[in-house]
Amino acid sequence: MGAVQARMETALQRFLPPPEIVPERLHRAMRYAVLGGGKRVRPLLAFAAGELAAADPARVEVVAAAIEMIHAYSLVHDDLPCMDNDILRRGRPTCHVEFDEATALLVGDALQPLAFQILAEHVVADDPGAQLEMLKILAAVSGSRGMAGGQAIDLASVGKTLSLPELELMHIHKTGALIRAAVVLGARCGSALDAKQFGRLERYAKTVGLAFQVVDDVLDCDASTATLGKTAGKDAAQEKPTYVSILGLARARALGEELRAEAQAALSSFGAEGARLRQLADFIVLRKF
Ligand code: GRG
Repeated sequence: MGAVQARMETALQRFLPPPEIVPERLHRAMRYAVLGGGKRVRPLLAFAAGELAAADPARVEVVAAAIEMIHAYSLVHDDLPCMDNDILRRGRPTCHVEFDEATALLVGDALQPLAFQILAEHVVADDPGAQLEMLKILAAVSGSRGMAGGQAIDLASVGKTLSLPELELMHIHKTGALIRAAVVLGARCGSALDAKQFGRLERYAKTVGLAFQVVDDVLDCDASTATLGKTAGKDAAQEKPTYVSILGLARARALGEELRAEAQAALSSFGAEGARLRQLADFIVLRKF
């Protein structure tokens, strides 16, 4: 994990505009939002799926950087006063607190197209048609039928009681879509998987995407702000429906474990080349931050 995280830090440094180039303040804010923090779960998943598909890591690095930029923009916008209104992210002041609201808005506006720019500028698949398909996947999971749509459902559900399927639908879009894309696009950088194997990988991706959110809900409830590097206990304070509010803490934890087992089962036909993905399913569910 450390090796991938270090590699990603270097790659992201390279892909981001230098801070001394005009407009300096925006570029500094973009770098603030992306660099020097975060677990890099999505890049880790992309590299692990790339390993499964015998992909060139140099290609996976591009895909992972694009996804991480979309992720970083989503956190910056999510923290804005008009959304979650938070002051702490990755153990530091949120982007709009460190800079200002207008700059934070522009950080998202700029990071999103940069993600597509780097994915279009670098060769990540042998066939240009396959690369175009990858661009389409990233666009779809980020937009109104993916992450942004999930966020809209999230904002509309504050103070409401959701059923479990409704909650799942929200999270499949808000958090799950980008996590799924990390796995799928990482694997698409290689060509070693047949359709059946790809189907299993997609099942894994969907399951860990959901597991990630279940655990996020549990941690929001039972971990400290210091450990998380973001404000703990916010879901309950903001009356947000979560797995914990619907199932209770014990059953939410048990659901995380069930999803971990399901993710491992999806990989059962793979050998050593699936080891990293297995470890990441464990990490996603057993993490403490
Ligand atoms: C603003 C369009 C738009 C979307 C925002 C993903 C999202 C949608 C908001 C984030 C809100 C949130 C805290 C969701 C819970 C799951 C999640 C995405 C947590 C943060 O991701 P991590 O834990 O963060 O991977 P790091 O800092 O490790 O990168």
